[in-house]
Amino acid sequence: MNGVVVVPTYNERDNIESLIKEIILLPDLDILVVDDNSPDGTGAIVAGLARENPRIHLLTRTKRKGRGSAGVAGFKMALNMRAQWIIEMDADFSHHPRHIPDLLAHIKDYDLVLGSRFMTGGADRDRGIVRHMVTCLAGVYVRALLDLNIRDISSGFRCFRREVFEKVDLDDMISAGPSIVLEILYKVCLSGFRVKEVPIVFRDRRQGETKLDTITLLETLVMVLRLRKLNRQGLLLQKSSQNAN
Ligand SMILES: Nc1nc2c(ncn2[C@@H]2O[C@H](COP(=O)(O)OP(=O)(O)OP(=O)(O)O)[C@@H](O)[C@H]2O)c(=O)[nH]1
Ligand SMILES: [Mg+2]
Repeated sequence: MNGVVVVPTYNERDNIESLIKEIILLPDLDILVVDDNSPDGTGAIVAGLARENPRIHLLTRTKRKGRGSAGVAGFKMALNMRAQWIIEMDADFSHHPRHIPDLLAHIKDYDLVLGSRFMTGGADRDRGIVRHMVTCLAGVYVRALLDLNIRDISSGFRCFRREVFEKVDLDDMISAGPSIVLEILYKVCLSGFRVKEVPIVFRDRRQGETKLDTITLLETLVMVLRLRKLNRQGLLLQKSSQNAN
């Protein structure tokens, strides 16, 4: 095994089995599902598949703690599993496994490879115009405030080299919600790691219900201001660099 694919799940019963069956066809990758005790029994489905295939792993958390922290818990476990690279992706087929080889194709030359909707060959398909506009406007806001030269700043489909987490301390995250995705990207860029974007076609969730709400979106926008302020005060990467010294 060279890499681990981390998939956070909450009520993904209708998607998770077919997703795992597609990912498992790819060589040299293990799958780690981080499930927050989904009431719909997603965890039990994964546990059954894990019993049959040692490349499938389940991390169950007793209660719902959010997508961001599920990703972080998964990264930590993947590092313990000695993964050389770690992919994160959603369970709802918005992130299609066929793009995983595209991410892996560049990970030898870059520290972070991002699946990007907003470049030639990429797309943000069949989501409503309002949702699309929200994503685009949020992107403009974040890129401007954090001075990031990344086209798809909110992409949660990405592949990290393990070395990234020697500098970006997973125990030192300020965000608790979905803004962890942004915080990690910001810290990766500030630390001078090499980032590559590759095009992905993002589709609306195949099955199940959406969990996005306006409060979460507003919290994320406020978190961006906080991250910017901490960076200007020289406090954002402080703990991580102390650890490195
Ligand atoms: N472990 C865990 N996973 C979560 C939680 N919330 C969401 N997820 C998973 O994180 C991924 C992204 O969540 P989504 O609900 O698809 O969020 P979204 O893509 O912004 O919105 P929709 O696709 O419109 O629902 C999916 O695989 C979810 O099952 C959570 O609290 N805990
Ligand atoms: Mg989704």
